[in-house]
Amino acid sequence: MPFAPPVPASLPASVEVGLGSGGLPVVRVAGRQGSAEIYLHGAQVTAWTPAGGRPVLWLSATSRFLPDAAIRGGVPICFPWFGAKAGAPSAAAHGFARLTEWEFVDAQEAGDDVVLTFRLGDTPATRASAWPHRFEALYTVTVGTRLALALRITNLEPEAVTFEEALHTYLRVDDVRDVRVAGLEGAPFLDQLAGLTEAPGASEPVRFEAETDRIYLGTDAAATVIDPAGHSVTIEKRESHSTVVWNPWAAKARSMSDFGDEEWTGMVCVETANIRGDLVRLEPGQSHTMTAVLAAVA
Ligand code: TA6
Repeated sequence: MPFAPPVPASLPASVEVGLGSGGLPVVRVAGRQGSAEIYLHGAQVTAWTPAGGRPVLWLSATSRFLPDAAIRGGVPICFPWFGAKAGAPSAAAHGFARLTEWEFVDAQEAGDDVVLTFRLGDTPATRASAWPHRFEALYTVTVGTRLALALRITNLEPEAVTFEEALHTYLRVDDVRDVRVAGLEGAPFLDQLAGLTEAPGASEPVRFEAETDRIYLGTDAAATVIDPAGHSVTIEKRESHSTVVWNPWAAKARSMSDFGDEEWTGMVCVETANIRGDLVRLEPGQSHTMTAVLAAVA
């Protein structure tokens, strides 16, 4: 008998739970204004299509769907650290949230939107990790003409904690070599390909001519992925002060076993984050909510 994860007592007609790739539990949404797929593994949105529109998120055709591996594509949640964990070389990149099964706690229809809530609390495994704190994470996914993602973290410890977070959004583009990312003009960035040295802000939107891996700090600006082939998307954000822009290009794509060799041309990551100097500090009992809102633009 395949494992049936606990689901909310009542589900609206637009929501169903089933088994997806790799037999992993998946929530499928067929709302009036948009459709989506969310795996309980990492509460990872792997597909979103606004009604009458095109699929907006990119998912690798070679992604793994395993209980102990990250799904390559969609919107992985990086928490409670981003990238490598300082002082813990064996800790999983980008934290444990994307490698853990979340609870599906609620689903509601709100007008033309469908609002889903997922929960992750500390477990024996997380308490044995490089970030052993007691916490609650609530993730609200609103599916409609826009995709709204809200990650709320509550500190359940008697002392303050700090953490990093990112909604590591993979966007589908026609050809990344023709794409520009606007909204980050003038913002300095840390170049992950140059030992995190700081580079001055540019006056032009970001263009892609090689592997690109940049951390923009201290920016609250919305970003727009401008794709001349018609896949343009805006990403507005709240309570997020960092933005990460990534494309692996050819060599890095070939080096990743869950990423197709030629797939790098069809995706770009624009990530809503609080990392490094923008990390979040929570006092006991305090909560913080970071939000990203994606909208396809014609
Ligand atoms: O967000 C950019 C980045 O940190 C890159 O450095 C690259 O490693 C990417 O994330 C993917 O990381 P992953 O652990 O999913 O292979």
